[in-house]
Formats: sequence, structure tokens, C-alpha cells
Amino acid sequence: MATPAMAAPGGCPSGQTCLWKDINYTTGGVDWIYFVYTNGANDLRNYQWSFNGTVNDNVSSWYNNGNTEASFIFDNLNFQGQLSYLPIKFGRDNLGNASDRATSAGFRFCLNNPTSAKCV
Ligand SMILES: [Ca+2]
Repeated sequence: MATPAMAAPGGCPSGQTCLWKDINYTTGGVDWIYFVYTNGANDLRNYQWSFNGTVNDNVSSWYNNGNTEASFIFDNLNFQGQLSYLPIKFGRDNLGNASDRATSAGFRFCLNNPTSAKCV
């Protein structure tokens, strides 16, 4: 279930979506270690957690602190195979059976413009 939060967890910046490696908006027990995007990322294999491996197939919670668009995560590259969706200012503290599967992620802009340089 997507649930609203009183404030963005971990200081997730306004206008962006944040992904955490573990449940409850934490990465290795730390809430301020997250992967963040302003528009989207078409290949999460290109990004590493600071201490432990790739972001790809290694995300268990996320928060949409955007101001204008819903945000999405996908099982596959290039915004294919939708796993989860968040309205503005909503989060999921446990992706459940969608955990450890995200391979691309983006705001609606990147769904509509998947080849945009903003979505790399
Ligand atoms: Ca995947």
C-alpha cells in the first residue's frame, strides 16, 4: 500500500524521487543513503550503493517527493515492466514482492519520453 508521510523520509529532496536499498527508507540502517533522480534512470546497473553493490535489483523502499508527476519503477531496462507507482508525496516503506527487482525508474516524463537525455 502506498501511504503518505508527514515529511519526506531521510531528507529526500523536494522535486525528486528517492530509492533505498532496504525497507523502511534505509540503506544499511542509514536513512540518508539513497539513490535519487530528478527525471529518471533508464539503467540502474550504472549506479552503486556506496558500500554494497549495484542499485539494480536491489531496492526495497521508495518515496516520491516530486511536485508535479507520479513516479514509477520497472523490472526491466528503459522503463519497461512496471513494478510500482507512487502519487506525488507518497511512499512505500516495503516493496514486498516488488523488492530487489527495480532496473529502471522515473517520473511520468520518462515513461512518455524514454529516450530523453534527462532519463539516462
Ligand atoms: Ca529487474
